[in-house]
Amino acid sequence: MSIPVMPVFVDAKLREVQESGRLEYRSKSLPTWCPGCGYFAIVEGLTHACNEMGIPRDNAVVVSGIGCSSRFPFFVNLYGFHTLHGRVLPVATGIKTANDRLTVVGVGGDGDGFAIGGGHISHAAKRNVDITYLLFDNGIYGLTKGQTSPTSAVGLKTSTSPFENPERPLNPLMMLLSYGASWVGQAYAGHPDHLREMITQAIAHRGFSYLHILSPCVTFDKTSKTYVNLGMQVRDMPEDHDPGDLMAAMRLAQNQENPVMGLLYQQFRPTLNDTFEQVIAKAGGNG
Ligand SMILES: Cc1ncc(C[n+]2csc(CCOP(=O)(O)OP(=O)(O)O)c2C)c(N)n1
Ligand code: SF4
Repeated sequence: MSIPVMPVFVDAKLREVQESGRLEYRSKSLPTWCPGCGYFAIVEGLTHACNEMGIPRDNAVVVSGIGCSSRFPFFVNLYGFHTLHGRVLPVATGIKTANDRLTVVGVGGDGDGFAIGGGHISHAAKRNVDITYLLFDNGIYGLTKGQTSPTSAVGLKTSTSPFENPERPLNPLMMLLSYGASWVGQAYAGHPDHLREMITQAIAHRGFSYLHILSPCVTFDKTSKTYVNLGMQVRDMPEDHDPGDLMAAMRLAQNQENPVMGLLYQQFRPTLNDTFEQVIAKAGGNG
């Protein structure tokens, strides 16, 4: 005997998703993440952004490294590149350099981005490669079963810090702002509507856009970056913040206790591909 599961709600929700056209961007493979993982909201956010912006499916590429987060390309119906651990940005840069018409989105975890891949971020940011980098920060290595990461909080107990993590976490927003990223924003998987909006804005920016997404790992972190804690900690962007003011953005970024949500900084300057055009012109060539 089958048990009816809130049929009215399910039908309405399904109809809404079908009518929105978002299904076109979802792959037939359902995410393999743990129930409750923040990453579900990010898939939803990217598919919503692609639909809203009318990005043709065969004109977009998602590049990932290694980690739970990096399984992302399997769950969206866009071109995908599941590369080596930490190598999202060099691969994404290569793709964008070869074909400027593509929308290129890099995705990965805090371990992938700031541990093994940490050396690449500064270069992608300073070059202003016209790609979007969605960094999923759960403050832990999820795929390898819960070791400390570069963004783990002081005091977090993990398999590699059984007597509590003594190290201060990195401050990714401060890093990106000082590296010269031309768009820096922050969102939270527990606020999916705002997250969708931020992903859309990040992709719309011409230049290197970095979106830091706070996202709970419900399996390996029961005490630190949980929905309960983050829900109490995150705060709205002050209404009078000017995203053109780098110093003001840095002041906001310094507060890691109460992460601010929204666009911290935006600057318009030539992208890497624009500078190639300039070099080609100076060399007297036509490409
Ligand atoms: C060269 C290399 N070193 C180490 C690993 C083991 N490894 C796989 S995923 C991972 C870290 C995952 O953490 P994170 O990037 O934060 O992603 P999450 O799983 O939390 O989404 C590590 C260390 C690997 N696969 N390759
Ligand atoms: S282990 Fe953590 S990060 Fe990985 S899928 Fe499960 S909840 Fe998400």
